[in-house]
Amino acid sequence: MHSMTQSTTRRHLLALSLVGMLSACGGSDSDSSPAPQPEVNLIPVAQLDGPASTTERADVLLSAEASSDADGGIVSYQWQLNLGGYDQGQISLLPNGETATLRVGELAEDTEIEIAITVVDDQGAKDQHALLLTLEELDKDKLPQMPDDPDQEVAGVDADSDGVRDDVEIKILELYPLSRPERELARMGAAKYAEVIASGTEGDDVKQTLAANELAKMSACFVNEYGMEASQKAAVIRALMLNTRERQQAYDAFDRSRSGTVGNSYDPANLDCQLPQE
Ligand SMILES: [Ca+2]
Ligand SMILES: [Ca+2]
Ligand SMILES: [Ca+2]
Repeated sequence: MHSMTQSTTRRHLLALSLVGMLSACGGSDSDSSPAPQPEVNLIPVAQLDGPASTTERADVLLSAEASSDADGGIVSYQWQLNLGGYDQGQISLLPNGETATLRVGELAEDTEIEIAITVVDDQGAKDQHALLLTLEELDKDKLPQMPDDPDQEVAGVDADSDGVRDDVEIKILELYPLSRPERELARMGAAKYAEVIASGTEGDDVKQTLAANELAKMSACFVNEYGMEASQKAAVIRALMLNTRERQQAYDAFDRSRSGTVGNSYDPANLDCQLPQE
């Protein structure tokens, strides 16, 4: 009984497979035209053109217009920006179809980034091309050398003669590495304090009056930039400038000479509040 069932099952399987073979053969015999070939889509070629390097505070145009698809067309351009480890947040990519603008703001240091374009053709096939860009920091190279002994003289060292003590210039860049307006305002403030210290050292009343006016201009500029935080921000610059006892004493002498006098007030709209780093 048992063996009979097995042999019946085998016969059924044999019959089924024969039917399958016959129907496969019959299918091709009955159709005289060649079987339709699956269409082969050529993969598109991504091409990204742009410079190998740029600097901070610059816009750069990148183009994927040379990308192509031999048997169709490109229907989509996908842009990607890879900042690597750099997280200062002042680098952005503004895609606009086949082109994109790389916007580099302030940098604290040189860095390398990658931009990639992915093109998609009308059949959905993709290709990618990446470009490495070196972004160059500019401000450190503009700084003067750190003086060997910046505190030896009350006036300090201003080797590049821009009115700002060289050691203070270096500290201002450290304080505001990502804000040029704040650096230029801080540099202007440091230059005004240098005038104040000089007038206090010399005890010259005319110079002290002029220096007091410069300090009032500085205050107006700081209020314009920082509002309620102005005096706190100005105090940072004052501390950098009055960093020795002799400098503090010169400032105190100036301050005493001003007691009882009424300072001028200024409209920041009429003032030059920035002292650029040349
Ligand atoms: Ca294609
Ligand atoms: Ca910089
Ligand atoms: Ca200087």
